[in-house]
Amino acid sequence: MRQWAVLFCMAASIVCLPTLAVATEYKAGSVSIINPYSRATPSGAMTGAGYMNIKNTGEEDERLISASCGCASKAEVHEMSNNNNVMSMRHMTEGLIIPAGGEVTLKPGGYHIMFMGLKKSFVADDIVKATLTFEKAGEVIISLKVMSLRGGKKKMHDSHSKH
Ligand SMILES: [Cu+2]
Repeated sequence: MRQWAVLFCMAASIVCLPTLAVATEYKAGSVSIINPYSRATPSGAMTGAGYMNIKNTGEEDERLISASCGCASKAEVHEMSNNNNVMSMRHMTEGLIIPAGGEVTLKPGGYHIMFMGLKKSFVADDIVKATLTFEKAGEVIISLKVMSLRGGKKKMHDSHSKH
């Protein structure tokens, strides 16, 4: 009876797995990079952006110093902010601090990895490989999943591509 139950569970999980959102996680030193993604770019766009969650389980602050990507001629760590309804972006030349025991979310409208001089546009379901360099953990290679560009986000992306 038990064996049948186990078999049933296995069969069920095979059926169910593709419908679950499986978290992708990359670990190096005390940092974890969770669910890195990007968004499809309109054809001809010269820039794209990378988003993710970065956790630091260590007892010392970590710092994301830089990024690089074969997909673009340059990648930078940026902060987007809204000053009196004007969106502006800043290259964080000093890097992005991931506080000890804390986490930082890179998301549309906030921190992001900026890919400049795209060699080809990002298409939904593409996988974009990039390298992040941390002060202590060193280099981490991640794969960003390209999500489709949908409705409400388009406006912000357009302003982003003027950067
Ligand atoms: Cu940017």
